Amino acid sequence: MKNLRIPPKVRNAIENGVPVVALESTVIAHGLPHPHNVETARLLEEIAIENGVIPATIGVLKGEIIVGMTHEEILQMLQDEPLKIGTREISYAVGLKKSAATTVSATMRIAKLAGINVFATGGIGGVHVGDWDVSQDITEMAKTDVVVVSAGCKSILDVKKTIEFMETFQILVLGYKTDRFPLFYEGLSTYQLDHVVESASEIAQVYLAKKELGIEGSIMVANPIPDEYAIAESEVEGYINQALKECEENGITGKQVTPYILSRVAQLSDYKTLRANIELLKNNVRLACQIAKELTVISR
Ligand code: PSU
Ligand code: MN
Repeated sequence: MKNLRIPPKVRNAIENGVPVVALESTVIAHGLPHPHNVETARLLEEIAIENGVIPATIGVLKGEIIVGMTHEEILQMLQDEPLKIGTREISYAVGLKKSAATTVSATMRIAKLAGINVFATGGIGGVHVGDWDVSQDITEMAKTDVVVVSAGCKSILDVKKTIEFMETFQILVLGYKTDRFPLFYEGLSTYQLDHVVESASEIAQVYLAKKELGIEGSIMVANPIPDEYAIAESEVEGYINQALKECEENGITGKQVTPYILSRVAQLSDYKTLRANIELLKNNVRLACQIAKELTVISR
């Protein structure tokens, strides 16, 4: 495909049924502070490789979509101060030869175009509190047939509405060994999940059933942060409220809100939230690898 490059290592894996996991680039460019972002990008790829899975970090470099960026290409993308793009902005970045980091929506759409079925991220975007602001992550998950492994969403979103929107948009949410929706670094919430799975193999079976039936949309695997890294809601709440207040005071809106809050909360918590963010990403990549491997076994 023009403007979409899949390096041989990733292409061969996809063609030969070797498990591949897609990774997003917005978390690197806009989610984590330097130099932790580049270190984490590398670390997540290493985890995949240790698990016998080919990682494919997705991003756009000067208008070229790359499915499996090298570390060098990630650094180049960061130097260009990339746009943060959802699905609707992919064409803008490609058409005008911009560098861009892909969010959950754009990453999953591109992963699917490349033939990758499993994607690991940190947290998904959803329904914001207050003025109308609903992430493209939701509408993309409604139509694109990929397994998305995340630690739920941040409590800065309207969690109840986010969960209800996922039902409205027919996104199947599977709690991984939990019946409660996870809230990113805060761990489990009190919001009930109706569908629980106990293994990567169960997730793979559900995904294959969906595929065979031709039912569109994603499976959102809700994978809680490991207990030992979860931060109490009461602790995070104060930091989040302060960051939100600053957004209002400084006129920070739209796409800038999440990156601003992430970096401010990290500073305010003395980087405890940063550590948690990295740990939940690692945890999601590990589970995504298991799912990708199960899928290659079952579909053989
Ligand atoms: N939530 C996080 N960390 C992130 C994001 C969300 O805890 O890095 C990023 C993801 O790339 C997600 C995007 O897809 O933000 C959602 O942005 P928006 O709300 O502007 O759609
Ligand atoms: Mn938005």
